[in-house]
Amino acid sequence: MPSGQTRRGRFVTLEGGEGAGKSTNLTYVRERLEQRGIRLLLTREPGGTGLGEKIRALLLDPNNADMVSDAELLLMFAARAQHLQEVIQPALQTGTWVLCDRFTDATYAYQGYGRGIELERIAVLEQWVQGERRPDLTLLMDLPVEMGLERAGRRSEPDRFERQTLAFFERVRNGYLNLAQAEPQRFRVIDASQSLHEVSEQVSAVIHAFLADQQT
Ligand code: T5A
Repeated sequence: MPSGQTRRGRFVTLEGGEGAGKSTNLTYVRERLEQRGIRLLLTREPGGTGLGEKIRALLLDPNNADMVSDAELLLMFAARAQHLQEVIQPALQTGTWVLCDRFTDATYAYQGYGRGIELERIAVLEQWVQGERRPDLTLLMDLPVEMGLERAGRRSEPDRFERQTLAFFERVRNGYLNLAQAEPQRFRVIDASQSLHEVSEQVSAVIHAFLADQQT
């Protein structure tokens, strides 16, 4: 790299169904990266900006049970457009790594596989809002649907998504696994059904290998 040129940051996302342990392991990934002296920004979708958090509140509010699938999809991408331009792109351009709790794979899994919106339509919005921007690494926390819902349910009242049927969440899970299979170079599938300690060991191994790849 020529001297004086900042190396762009890496874009790392965590994905998975409800209660898969993304938020829990985000902290763990953060520690692994910061130990290596990497400057890091933690964020989430939907959300991550003032406007995005307002859109998130609309999306999760159980009182908005009549929201149609296309409105849900477009709100996800409205929040994402703001997030990318205001937070993600500026950080990556100055060499800061971005660690994001969910991104567009969640749209394919929930609005695509879950709601039944054609994947090609989502791809059009992805290209429009993101251009060529894609995550460099995606950790997919995978576990049986009932286990995830049970974990999420222990924590708080169900939001608008958590009130969906088991069949919906099965489609989401299968959708995520299809996405991972289609892009094995980007995805790492973590068995999130194991104990927290075992899951953190898997996460640690993935981050270690990714960092080693970045140096070659
Ligand atoms: N959405 C999002 C879309 O539909 N389309 C999109 O494009 C996007 C971006 C909000 C919702 O938006 C939808 C999907 C979501 O429904 P969210 O807030 O990220 O997104 O959604 P949640 O999955 O609801 O996030 P959660 O915070 O509920 O789940 P996490 O983060 O996966 O789980 P976490 O870490 O909070 O863990 C849940 C509980 O399990 C325990 C934790 O301590 C916690 O109590 N736990 C474990 N217990 C035992 N063993 C383990 N290995 C454990 N790991 C965690």
